[in-house]
Amino acid sequence: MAGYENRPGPRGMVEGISEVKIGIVVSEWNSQITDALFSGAYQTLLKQGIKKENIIKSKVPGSFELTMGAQWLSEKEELDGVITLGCVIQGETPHFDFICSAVAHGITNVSLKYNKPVIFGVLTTNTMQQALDRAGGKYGNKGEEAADTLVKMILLKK
Ligand code: DLZ
Repeated sequence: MAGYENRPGPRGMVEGISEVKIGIVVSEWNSQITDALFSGAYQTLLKQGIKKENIIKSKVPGSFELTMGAQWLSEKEELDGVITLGCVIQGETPHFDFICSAVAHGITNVSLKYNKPVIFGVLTTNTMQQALDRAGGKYGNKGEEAADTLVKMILLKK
């Protein structure tokens, strides 16, 4: 897929990363997709040298609740940053725009409030197939990209 290999972010083991602590909040709605996003994010963090015991996972019912979940994780002083993972499908979600906009604004506010990166790993697609394509399918796995982005932001801050 064009561009996927060129996405920004670290590759392989990142120096000085072993003490970094990360929270991942995962929406249970469309769990087939969000489980795959989590797996991509988690494996990417391990590859970069983050220790298993330094990754906290927390689940929320739907994408709308990702903001609250991100806040609960961000307020933990020991965490350096948070990834939010969700999947909202327009064709199946009458209030699609409200949910997407609420999460985008919500996690931006959380990020600024706690001065920590909070990454938007939420798929907002028209169809389930488009979501599958981005959760380990032909367009890669957006969970991996979210993990790369978080590590890059944490290193920028340091
Ligand atoms: C209610 C709902 C619908 C219809 N669709 C989705 C979706 O596609 N993706 C998602 O993550 N969540 C969905 N939800 C649940 C909302 O995010 C939220 O959990 C409820 O509105 C309760 O606040």
